Amino acid sequence: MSASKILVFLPTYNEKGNLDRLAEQLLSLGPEFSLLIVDDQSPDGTGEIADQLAREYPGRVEVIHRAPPRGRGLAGRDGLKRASETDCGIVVEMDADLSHRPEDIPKLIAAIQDADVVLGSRYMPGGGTEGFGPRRRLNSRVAGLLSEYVLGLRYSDPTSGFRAFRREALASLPWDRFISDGPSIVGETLYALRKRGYRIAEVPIFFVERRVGESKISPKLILKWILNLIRIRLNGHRL
Ligand SMILES: Nc1nc2c(ncn2[C@@H]2O[C@H](COP(=O)(O)OP(=O)(O)O)[C@@H](O)[C@H]2O)c(=O)[nH]1
Ligand SMILES: [Mg+2]
Repeated sequence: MSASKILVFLPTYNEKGNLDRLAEQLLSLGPEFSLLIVDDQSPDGTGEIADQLAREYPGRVEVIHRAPPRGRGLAGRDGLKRASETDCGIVVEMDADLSHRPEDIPKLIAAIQDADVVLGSRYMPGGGTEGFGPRRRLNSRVAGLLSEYVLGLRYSDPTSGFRAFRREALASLPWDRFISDGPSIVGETLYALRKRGYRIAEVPIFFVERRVGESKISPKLILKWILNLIRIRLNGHRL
């Protein structure tokens, strides 16, 4: 295993206008960086862009095209599981809509020297958000509080999808016992990692609301996310 290799996992659904730029930025962070793109047959052709990137950067970009049903959680499970089977030392998970800034990655990597998992937090001193309307702000805060009360995740930003993991920590997780098909996968992985006693640190990050494409979060997805938190808690003994 090479401790210096860093694999960035990107779940994508209709990110045609973002993926190229993000990939170039990530790959130019250094030769130790490679990408794992998990696409759910995006109707906008994101999957073809991912394949093109794989051809352009041989050995540095892997693409998984998932079969339906689709979902952020299903993609998250497949992606993190696959990432945990590679020879990298560190796995970074981030959104593919340019909301998570590649320039914040070195902070996550620095903090993982003394931790097993590092959360990128919007809500600790030094962190922040740009472009959140009142509803988005409220949703985000309530989601954080519910994650704390239902799953006991006492972190400043437990729903942040911008994180770094030691690969061995991910390799210890029972992916086929996870229940999340949607965004609740973020809390579910954190819950399972904390349960195993891994050291979890937080660093401030700055989140920029997407400028291109659309958020996949809908009222239906929010409701399902809340129900899933409860299901994760009930299923907790199996994680
Ligand atoms: N593979 C896959 N990725 C998804 C799916 N839904 C969302 N994503 C990705 O997950 C990330 C976060 O999604 P987004 O809709 O921006 O969530 P938001 O930032 O909370 O509004 C983005 O990179 C999306 O492309 C899905 O069903 N499948
Ligand atoms: Mg987004």
